Amino acid sequence: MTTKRHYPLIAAALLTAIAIAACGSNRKTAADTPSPATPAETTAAVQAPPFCADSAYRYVKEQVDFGPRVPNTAAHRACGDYLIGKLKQFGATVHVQEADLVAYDNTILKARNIIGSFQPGNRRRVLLCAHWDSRPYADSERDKQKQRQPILGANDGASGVGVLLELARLIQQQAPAIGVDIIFFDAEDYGIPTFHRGAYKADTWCLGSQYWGRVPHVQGYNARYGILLDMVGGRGATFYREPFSQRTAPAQVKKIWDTAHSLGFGSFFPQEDGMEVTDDHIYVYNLTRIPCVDIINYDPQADSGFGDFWHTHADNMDVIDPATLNAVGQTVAAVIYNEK
Ligand code: AHN
Ligand code: ZN
Repeated sequence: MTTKRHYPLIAAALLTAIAIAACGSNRKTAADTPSPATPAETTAAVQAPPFCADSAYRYVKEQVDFGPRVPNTAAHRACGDYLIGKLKQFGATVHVQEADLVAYDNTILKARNIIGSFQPGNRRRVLLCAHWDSRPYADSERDKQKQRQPILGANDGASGVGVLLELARLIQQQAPAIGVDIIFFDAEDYGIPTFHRGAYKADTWCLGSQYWGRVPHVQGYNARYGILLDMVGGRGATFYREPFSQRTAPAQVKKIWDTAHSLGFGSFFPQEDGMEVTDDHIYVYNLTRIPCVDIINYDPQADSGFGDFWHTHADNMDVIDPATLNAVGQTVAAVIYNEK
């Protein structure tokens, strides 16, 4: 008798189904397929379910639509609630870690690390992470006026989370052999701005991962390794090997880069070293000894080493390319579905 009321829900479900069905067209054609590898060279033996780049793109946009996700703002709170809801929708056990974190200028940040665990009882685990906050400043803008305004962080923030939400959807569809923890770290990007007078301090970045590294969401938490996604949606992005990851997680770097090449995404993943960065993977490794690989956009041409959008107002949906989300998403999916 209440069938009518369900029409909007049914329509939404249908739209989702259509969007996901449309993902078939994202899959590689025969022309894109790399020449067949011999069995010994094949890195990806298990076929992962198809990662839907359009779905990941939509999760990026849904975050950006909240506006800048700067700690202590309404948009930040609302987006955090959205992320908790999505992880629950995809069947994860969700832990929300709340913490008051002290910023470089002594502002108390009401922060939340949001963790979605799949197969929490499985002792064989992999950690996937990204930061979900966006930067309160556009301090790479030339115009001084604009430097004090918060950024949308479509690439720097939302892209990694968008890819991980799509992976959560895949995990719900088809369970990999291992348990997976997806961690959305807060307060990564509240680091000391270029216009601040005073000594540079690297520890002003990555406040959420520093907290989690000291107080993991479950006592004695362990995982085989972690993968951090940072700025994984930029058009024409390249992911060079990040030197800290290369030193502390060499086997995992090799596995990820080889997998990308075997899937035909070699142009996104040069087999060369890029720039070492202060990022969440450093704190994950230093505080827990879990090796963690940072997949991060490195642009050898750009002054910052990142894209020209970095910490500017150009970091909006215009820089996001589903093809880049796809390359990263398919690669990480192949890696985790091939864990035994
Ligand atoms: C610095 O270069 C200080 N941090 C790189 C990590 C970062 C900032 N990722 C996103 N925003
Ligand atoms: Zn940033």
